[in-house]
Amino acid sequence: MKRWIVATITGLLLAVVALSVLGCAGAGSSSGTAAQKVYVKPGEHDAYYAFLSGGHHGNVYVYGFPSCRHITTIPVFTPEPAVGYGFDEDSKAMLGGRIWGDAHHPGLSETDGNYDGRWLFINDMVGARIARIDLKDFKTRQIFGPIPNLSAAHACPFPTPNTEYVFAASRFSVPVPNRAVHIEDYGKDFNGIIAGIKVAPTDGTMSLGFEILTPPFDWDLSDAGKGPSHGWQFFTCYNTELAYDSLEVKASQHEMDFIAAVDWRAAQKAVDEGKAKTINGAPVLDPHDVPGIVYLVPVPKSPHGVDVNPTGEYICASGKLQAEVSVYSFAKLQAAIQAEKFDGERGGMPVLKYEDILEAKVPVGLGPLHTQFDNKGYAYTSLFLDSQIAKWKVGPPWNVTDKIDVYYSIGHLMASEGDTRNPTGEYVVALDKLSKSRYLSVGPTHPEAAQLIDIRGPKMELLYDFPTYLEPHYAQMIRAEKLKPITVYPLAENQHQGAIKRAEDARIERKGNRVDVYMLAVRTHFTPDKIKVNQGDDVYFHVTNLEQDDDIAHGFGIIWSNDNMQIEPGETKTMHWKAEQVGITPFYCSNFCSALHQEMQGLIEVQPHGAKLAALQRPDPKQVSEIAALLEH
Ligand code: RUQ
Ligand code: CUA
Repeated sequence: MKRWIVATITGLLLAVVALSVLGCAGAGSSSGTAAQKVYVKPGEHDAYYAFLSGGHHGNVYVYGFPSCRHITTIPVFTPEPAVGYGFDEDSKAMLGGRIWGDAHHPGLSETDGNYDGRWLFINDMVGARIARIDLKDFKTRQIFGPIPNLSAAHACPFPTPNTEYVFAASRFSVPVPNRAVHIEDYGKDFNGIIAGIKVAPTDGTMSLGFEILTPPFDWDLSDAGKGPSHGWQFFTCYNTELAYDSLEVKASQHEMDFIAAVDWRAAQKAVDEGKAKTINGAPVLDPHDVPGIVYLVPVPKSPHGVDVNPTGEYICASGKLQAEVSVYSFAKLQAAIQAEKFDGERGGMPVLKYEDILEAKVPVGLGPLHTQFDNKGYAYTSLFLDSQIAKWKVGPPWNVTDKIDVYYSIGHLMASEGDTRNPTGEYVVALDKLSKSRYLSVGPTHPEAAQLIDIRGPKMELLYDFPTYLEPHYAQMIRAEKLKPITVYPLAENQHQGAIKRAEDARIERKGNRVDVYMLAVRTHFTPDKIKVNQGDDVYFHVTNLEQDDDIAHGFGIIWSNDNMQIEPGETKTMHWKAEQVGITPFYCSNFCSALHQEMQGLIEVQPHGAKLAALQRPDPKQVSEIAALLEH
């Protein structure tokens, strides 16, 4: 009894002390315990947005840091019924019938080499596509591709410092153009492709700039030059052995694979001067015929990441089967190209000499994959085999100054604004491939794991460990104040073809088998809410949400169907529904919107084929005037 009282009092005292300490350490402050550093008070916001790729889930996860809270998921390459992505006509057309993507590398748009908060690009590796997400509303607005001639786009998209280009290089190789060949003729008949995709500075629209034909290497990762190296893009590859089977053995034979250094201005100029041949509609440059656009830099042992440091002077790459990072000097690279100090060529691309351009070799540890940077001249390299991150000095003495364990088998890592000219040097997040027993078990498929690490001091400090859904490959983190998302779509700016903005315009039009329903949604009514059609009709619901209040989205779901969508305030969406069954089909608002959300519903009456229906039906005038009166307030 006594012991129980003492324990309770001690507990209470501890809680009071903890609360008062928490009270003075602000969110994400650099002092205090790990718990305090990740604690963001209820109602307060995180300092960073982070975008984690969803891998073969095909989507993008949005997290807040330092709290490590999952805020939302942006559907990109995979339909998402909850919001109707891939169900309304516009997003369905954008997906082009595909219902799967493998999203690997988010790339934030940049201005002067800094994230500008306008767009997020992300690749679909398997479909050779690139999506652009508008960060005003966190919606996928363009899916570019499939990019012709490209057999999967892994080294993709990695935007340039003013978002002039995003890139895509083929992970696999196939014949270009694809045709009947034998697998055994891989070295002779197959090709890789490096593609430069132009991005319109005004609205981010992507279009094909150029393609470069390469030997059938497997292109892996990429990064853009910046500062002195602006204008160049770097790509790693493996399988310079040209193996077409048992790659794990046969593609690990060479001491050296390559980084391709592409002068993208020269490549674009060559296309503009008519030096490309057209293959499947794409302008393709063959380095045999067009010299000066691409050079090869030897890299030991099947490299993965290639990363340019914030000043743009150094290019870092590490062989997966090596324990070192090779650091190359961009100045030396240029000097060697000027002096034409080449060591033969592959596929018409001159090969530079490793020793001529190497600046340093940093012994980081086993299985180095990818490097990020801070604002104090340090680099952070993920070590897959060691399950560690190594921190090292970019510059003499090029030494490792710290290491930290991560859990487990880290792939990439993301530093706060780590791909820019000005990383903020606050956090690194480990993106691990295996979580083993870190979280409550959910059966044989474990979640992925991630750790938030504070890099503000000389020693890295593990702050938090959190699971993620399948499967972040890469991620980027941006200061939250750079994003200013809208809260509603201004009705006045709604230009959607199916939009109506007054109750008087609500109507049902029929032409042959096609029925267009122009419908309003406002708390808590659909107008019209009685729809009469014939069996076999193709019914297009154009639903405009007239709300201009934050967070008041309406849903529109039709029972017994696959058809559901969500319409945000001020937005119009069109959804097709086929009237298959004679009888009555209810529809309803599928997104909770108000106290009378449950009443937000209506009925579709389907008459046998050929029943007589007016070409124009309008809702009950009484209902129209009620809604009109409501809208006036
Ligand atoms: S990636 S770790 Cu390195 Cu595209 Cu998967
Ligand atoms: Cu509208 Cu629920």
